[in-house]
Amino acid sequence: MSFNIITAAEAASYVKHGYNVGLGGFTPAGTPKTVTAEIARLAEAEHAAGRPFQIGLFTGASTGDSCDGALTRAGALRYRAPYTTNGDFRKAVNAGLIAYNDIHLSQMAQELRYGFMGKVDVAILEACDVTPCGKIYLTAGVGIAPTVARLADKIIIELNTAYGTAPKGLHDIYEPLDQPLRREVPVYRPSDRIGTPYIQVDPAKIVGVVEVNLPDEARPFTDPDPVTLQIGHNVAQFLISDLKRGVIPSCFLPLQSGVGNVANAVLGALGADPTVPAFEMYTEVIQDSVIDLIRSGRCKFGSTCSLSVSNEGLKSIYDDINFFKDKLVMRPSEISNHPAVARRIGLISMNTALEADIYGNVNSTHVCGTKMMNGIGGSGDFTRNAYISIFSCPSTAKNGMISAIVPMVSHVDHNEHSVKILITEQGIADLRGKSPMERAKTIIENCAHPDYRQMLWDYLHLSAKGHTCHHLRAAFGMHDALMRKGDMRLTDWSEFA
Ligand code: 0RQ
Repeated sequence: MSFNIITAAEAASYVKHGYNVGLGGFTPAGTPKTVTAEIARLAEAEHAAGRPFQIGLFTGASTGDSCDGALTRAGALRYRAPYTTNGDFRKAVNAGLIAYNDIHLSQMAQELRYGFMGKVDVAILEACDVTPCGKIYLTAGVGIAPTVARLADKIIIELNTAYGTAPKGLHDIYEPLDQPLRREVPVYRPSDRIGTPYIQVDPAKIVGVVEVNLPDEARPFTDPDPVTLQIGHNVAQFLISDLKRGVIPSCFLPLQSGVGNVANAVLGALGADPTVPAFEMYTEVIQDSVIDLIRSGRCKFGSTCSLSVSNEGLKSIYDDINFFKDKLVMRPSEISNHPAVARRIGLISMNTALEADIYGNVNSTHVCGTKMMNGIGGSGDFTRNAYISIFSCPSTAKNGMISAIVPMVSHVDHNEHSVKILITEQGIADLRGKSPMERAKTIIENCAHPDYRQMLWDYLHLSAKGHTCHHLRAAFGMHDALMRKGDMRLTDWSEFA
């Protein structure tokens, strides 16, 4: 079978008002780049003609501006799940214009299969090759591609020739059976391959192929600042200390790390320390720092859902594909983030908090409990099941007006039962084996900024005694001061006495 070569606009015309569209790709590597922008144009034209046009969007994680940005600005999104980092989308969600379902990334594919979010009408996948018998070879990210390809009535392929067929062979596509037939996911080491290097679909479902030649819409990195570097140093020191005292086995354990500068700083510091053995990653995103560590032999293997690297970084991998092909694997988010695999292999997870409370509950998503920042991403998939789960953040935000350590988090993503280590540039709070009041002491003393330490102690003195001490009216007193007076340092506990 040969496929119809169509334009992006022709592909968009397969998407109707009320449809649900599923995309391949992940953060935003390997995400389709042209058809979604045409769907946005179609929505604008329909709105101008006085007709409604909105879709539901299912993704692996964040996409590029040609997807979330363009669709949001066109008013074309009714519903979206899961994680995204787009600024326009964030504003629309916080204005109540789009229904956003911020679920754990590992659950996205199975919740689609279970039918929790409705039908998948059209799947759009970026591929580097597609065969007449329906084998689809993906590019730099997988996400939920296998599932939306199987569930959708129609499939549109964006055949991206930017890097030729170099990505072929890097993927390991595996979809678990649903209950009651589900078995264990047989990944016992990060390098285990359990599936096929392609997605197999019924070729009759492929309604067209759009030819593109575009790089990924990689987010630019900011240079690390001294705070970020200090956090990275603290995380690395903590891990080295646990390795030296035998709490972490001498072979070391696989690492998961979120996106951003802290992750890059931690990996850089671990890679530079000769006492840390060469390690493996079992993670959802691989960034440029990991590629450098693989080149130098400090990272032995990277299992990921996407190559979320700079465009130069991606080109350098594909230029050297014979070196990298037995050192990298890209998996669906359901497998890269699988909680049972994380528990089995003894993952060390490293994710990011907006704020944490004195007992170790973490808020990664909501500013002052109401405004969505990005979403939980994969952090919950790993945190609950990790051998050691670490959260880090700067001790203050917005020039010191906000303390990241508060009496009670204004929204809970990760609770005190799962968060084991909290790290800021001030230091390390090891929460393992501690009672709530022991945790409060170590978090205030080791992680809070000096400007806020006494304030947090004063809160505790004001609080009712209990297993976990709180003053329920004052628990959000610091958030209240921020909202009313613009600065948490203006908190006045006497208002609650
Ligand atoms: O604001 O952008 O206006 O300067 O939040 O904060 O310190 O630059 O850090 O870019 O890593 O983002 C948690 C949002 C941190 C992110 C979060 C303000 C701060 C700044 C960004 P500006 P930083 P980052 C990986 C796994 C999801 C959970 C996770 C994230 C902006 O890392 O989305 O790890 N994590 N998932 O000023 C108000 C506070 C604040 C605050 C910081 N307490 N109140 N504003 N800021 N703390 C993702 C995947 O799974 C794919």
